[in-house]
Amino acid sequence: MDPEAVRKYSALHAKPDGLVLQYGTAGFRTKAERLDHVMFRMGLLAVLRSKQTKSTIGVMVTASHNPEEDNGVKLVDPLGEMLAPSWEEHATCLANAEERDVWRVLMDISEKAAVNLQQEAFVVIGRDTRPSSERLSQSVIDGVTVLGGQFHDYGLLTTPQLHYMVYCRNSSGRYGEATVDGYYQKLSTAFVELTKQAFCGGNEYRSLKVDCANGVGALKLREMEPYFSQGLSVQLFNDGTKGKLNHLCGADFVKSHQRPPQGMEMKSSERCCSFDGDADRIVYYYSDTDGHFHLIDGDKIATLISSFLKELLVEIGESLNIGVVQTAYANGSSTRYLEEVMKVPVYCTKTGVKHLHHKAQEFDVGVYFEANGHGTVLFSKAAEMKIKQLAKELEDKKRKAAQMLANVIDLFNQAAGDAISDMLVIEAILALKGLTVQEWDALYTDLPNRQLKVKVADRQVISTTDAERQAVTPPGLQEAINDLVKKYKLSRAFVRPSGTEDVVRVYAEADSQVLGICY
Ligand code: G16
Repeated sequence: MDPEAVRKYSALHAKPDGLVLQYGTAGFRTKAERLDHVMFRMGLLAVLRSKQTKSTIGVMVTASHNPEEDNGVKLVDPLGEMLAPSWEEHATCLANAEERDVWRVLMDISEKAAVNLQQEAFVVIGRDTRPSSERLSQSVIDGVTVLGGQFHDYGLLTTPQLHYMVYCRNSSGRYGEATVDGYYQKLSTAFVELTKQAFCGGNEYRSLKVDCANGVGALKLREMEPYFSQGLSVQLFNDGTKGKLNHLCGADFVKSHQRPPQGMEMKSSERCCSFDGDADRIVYYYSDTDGHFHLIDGDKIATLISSFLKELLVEIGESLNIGVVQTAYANGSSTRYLEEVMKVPVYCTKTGVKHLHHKAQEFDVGVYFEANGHGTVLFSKAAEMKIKQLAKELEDKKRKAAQMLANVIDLFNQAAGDAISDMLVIEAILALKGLTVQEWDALYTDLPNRQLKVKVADRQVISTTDAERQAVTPPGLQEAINDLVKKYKLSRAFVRPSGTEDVVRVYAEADSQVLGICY
């Protein structure tokens, strides 16, 4: 490690004067032209984190659901998880350091985090399809190499694929092979095995329309389709050949506007889904015979998956505990259904998969989904071993149930929420249970709800508590919300500053959309 070289290269990736950024809900995100220095410095930081953990660390260049002009970067920890909170602070500190202080801040972090600077470092890098991503990932590589780290650049990947690669590399291949082909093989084998018992009733479950948000998901799904095509055929829309990334399409657009993406040809009752720009979120939808649009969001995905898993766990007779984790955005009807009908415990965390993932790790089977379609299922090591053992030992129906669970474990991306993996799980469950998209939708009725983005001068004046359901500042805000909410039945509302966009998010739900009904 040569301080002079770091100073020299850092000056080539200079920080714009006065710019202050924060490691937010999913890393740094802002306009792409403001990020060159952040990318270089995150390359440096990834080397330190790799040395400290003696593991491969991931760096993903993406701004996921944000507009095409934005970009972002996040670090991926050894088990494929989001960066540890204490290192988020180091990341913010390093990103905001003045040019002359970069080396000193690196040394401070090394001291605070007890980094052995003699240790080798290895970093893997992935990027989405934004025009700025290739150049910015080169800045990450500059940062890695100037600190003497080794690296592998995977090039274009979905975000969950990069999480998968990191997990594979740090589990010496036990989680899977750390290649794109390894990812396709692992998930497709589990999907084809899982669905062998289904599809006896015709072709109804064999095709699905997928809006790929004009993002990297289109490239990867097209590459992967031959691996699972005996079980499912996908028809891709918004595949990036013309439209703009996330513009009038993709999971975020469909969820927040509650309408179909542009460019999708929907026939009545057809199953359709949307990924977001880096394919870590998915929502489903259909239009009924009257042409009405029906959204099936992350809450209903969690419900479908939890009920399937619970049935299988009951069948094999093992008392493994199952828990569902949501955020404040979860529709009240979904929480009530899970708790009162399905009798599963439900927990609420702050927004951000890092919080949900952490909570879900407390269970044998932890199901977590944000309403926006970001989620997965985590199986504890003990539960996974038990289930895979039972799949060999049990007999008849119990054995079949244990085998299904074993395949489900392999089909879920347990490093991160993954649109492709979730899509295959959902398609398998619908086929195995013989459920139509309408029957799935009819599990419960969502309370009418709206989510808005509001631009304000400084979104940080709003602070929250109680898993973001109550505003603490500015004074009077929560009281004003309470006064409005108490006028309506089954009503709930909250505001919070976004951690990915320069906006405040406002959410409200009630039993009716009609204004003026007072209780
Ligand atoms: C990211 C996070 C999600 C979060 C979303 C919106 O999603 O990974 O957990 O729900 O941002 O966060 P906020 O409301 O703070 O802007 P993605 O898909 O953009 O990576």
